Amino acid sequence: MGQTLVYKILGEHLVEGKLAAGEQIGIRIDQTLTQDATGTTAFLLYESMGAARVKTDLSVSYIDHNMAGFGPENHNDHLYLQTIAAKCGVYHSRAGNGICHQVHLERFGKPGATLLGSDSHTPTGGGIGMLAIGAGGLDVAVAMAGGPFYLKCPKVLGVKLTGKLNDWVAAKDVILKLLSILTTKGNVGWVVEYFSDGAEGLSVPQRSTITNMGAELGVTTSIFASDEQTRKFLAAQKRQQDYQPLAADPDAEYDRIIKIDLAELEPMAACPSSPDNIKTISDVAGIETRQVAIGSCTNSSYADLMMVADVLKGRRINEMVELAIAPGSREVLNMLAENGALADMISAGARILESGCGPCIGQGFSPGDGVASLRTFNRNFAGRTGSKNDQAYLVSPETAVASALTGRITDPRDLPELFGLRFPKIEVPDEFEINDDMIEQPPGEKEAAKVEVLRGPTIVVPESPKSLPQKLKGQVLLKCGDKITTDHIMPAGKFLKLRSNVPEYAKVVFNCFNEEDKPTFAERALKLKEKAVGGVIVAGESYGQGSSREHAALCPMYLGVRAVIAKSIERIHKANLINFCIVPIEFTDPADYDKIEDDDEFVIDNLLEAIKSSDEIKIAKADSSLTFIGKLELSDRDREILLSAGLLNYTRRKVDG
Ligand code: MIC
Ligand code: SF4
Repeated sequence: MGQTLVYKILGEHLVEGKLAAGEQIGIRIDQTLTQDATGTTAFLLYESMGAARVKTDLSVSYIDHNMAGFGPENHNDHLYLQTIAAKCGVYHSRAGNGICHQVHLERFGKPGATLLGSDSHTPTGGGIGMLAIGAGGLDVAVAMAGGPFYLKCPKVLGVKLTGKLNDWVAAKDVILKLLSILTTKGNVGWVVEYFSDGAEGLSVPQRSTITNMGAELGVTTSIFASDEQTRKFLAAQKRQQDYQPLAADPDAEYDRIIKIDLAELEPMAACPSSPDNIKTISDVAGIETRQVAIGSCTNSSYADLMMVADVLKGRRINEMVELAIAPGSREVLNMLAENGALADMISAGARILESGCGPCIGQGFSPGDGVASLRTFNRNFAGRTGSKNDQAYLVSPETAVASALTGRITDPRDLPELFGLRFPKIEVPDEFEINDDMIEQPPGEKEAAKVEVLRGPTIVVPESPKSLPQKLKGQVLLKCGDKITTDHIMPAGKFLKLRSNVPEYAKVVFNCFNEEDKPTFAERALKLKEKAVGGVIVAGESYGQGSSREHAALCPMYLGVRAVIAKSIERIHKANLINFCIVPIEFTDPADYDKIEDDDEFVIDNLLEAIKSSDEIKIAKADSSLTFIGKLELSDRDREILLSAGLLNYTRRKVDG
């Protein structure tokens, strides 16, 4: 039987375990990426592991999330990251150079290589045929120190793309279609591999839009073959030497196949407030919109923005709409500036934002009350825009620009009739204008030794987890429902700047559930911690969806949370919980979820014994009114990490022998 591309790359990088779905495997990591919102913690933890120069082929640290600079925090982070990168042999992409995934694709991504990034959209690199996986910062720190990355060997979902997209239908619509089929839950442990003639016809930026938003499916990663399109893209980036052709064997067998005929797709939207709340644009057309944002790591490539500029050229946006455009990288922004496209956007009334994450992570451009906001981004979780009760729709750049012109959600296929427009077919240019001045190459080892690492006072080394007790006395701090995202657990927006200061950031854990005049989650948790009672979070399906932010484990750990009991837990978040010594437990019988209430007290006898050797754990209410069995789905390594009080201690112990 032939091999899938995923298994070929995994096989090449396998250092531990057996290459069979469901087995625990360790793989060698060639490249890492970190960004500033997760990077400071990653580097602080890296430093406390005692590691010096990174052992990967290439590690890059990006500044793209925290750039607004209200107060000293952001700049302190930038200076720390710039100097620690130089010290450790890491490339540093400076603020203004662009979004990590876009820049990495342009300047560093390599077909066939493995990339581990402390950001859930790292799979953007799958568009160039690399195995690119998102993880918590501590896992990335371990990879920078030369350690393998451990994962469950995935099942492979083959997505057979046939035919060609019609005019005005975009790559975004392909992934929205897949989200409508697979939803955001139940896909843990899978990788998506796209193939067939439809896939071959898509350019690298189109492919990357699709693999980027695979993160919303909750799959480990997504990948396309490396072929003529890849060669063309790399050649245009003057990196032809990084190209190698790669594909699945013709007789490769997939664990499941989904077929999508590109010619049958139509423009779609993810409606408020989940990326899988999919409707066709014809279903939502006519809804009034007063805010449109184009950008993010999903849709801010040169081709996307040239199409937008072409549509805007010589026109004015609707007088009730504010349109923001954030080019994904300085390379793209420069090219738009030089060829006049930027002037077309500005003349049409667009507000040009700097190259970075910006509104995608709630850094400004929040919508007004009751405003339907159209965004070309990848996430529309409630409140992520920075406004309570927001109404965010995720759409393609084509739909976004059409709607910016009309002030209503508009099917871009109506543009020819409405404005006499022809579809602007934008190709990937033969040559990008390369300028790597804002990417700092690390100095050699001798020079690096002399670098002074700048640590502003807002950068606080995170506390280490305490060992788990044999008998855990716990209390439910919060019972929440299905699809709780890491944005619910650890809000970004105006709190994002607190990422380097866990005691401060921890104050807003589960802020969205805090009620006025009542003690906050953090206050209640700290009270329990003082009494040596472990905090417990109870949740429904798909707990911890969304981002890779390990603060969603690190901050609850700081507040004394010791266990999460959920119907199911998402991959990256589960790993983060284990890394910070919070026990992830899944309900054996989901009906037990209904028997638990806020403030219930629990006792778990023999916690350590269970972690050591059992797949089950007995949990009893302190008043003996309920006893139930939870599942412990843990690898041997997970068990050791929990018993060592977290990954950092585990790694230190391993190093000390
Ligand atoms: C996001 O899109 O939610 C983020 C911000 O990029 C996160 C990382 C973070 O929280 O810093 C992600 O996707 O992992
Ligand atoms: Fe940045 Fe948004 Fe992409 Fe996250 S999803 S990396 S916040 S642009």
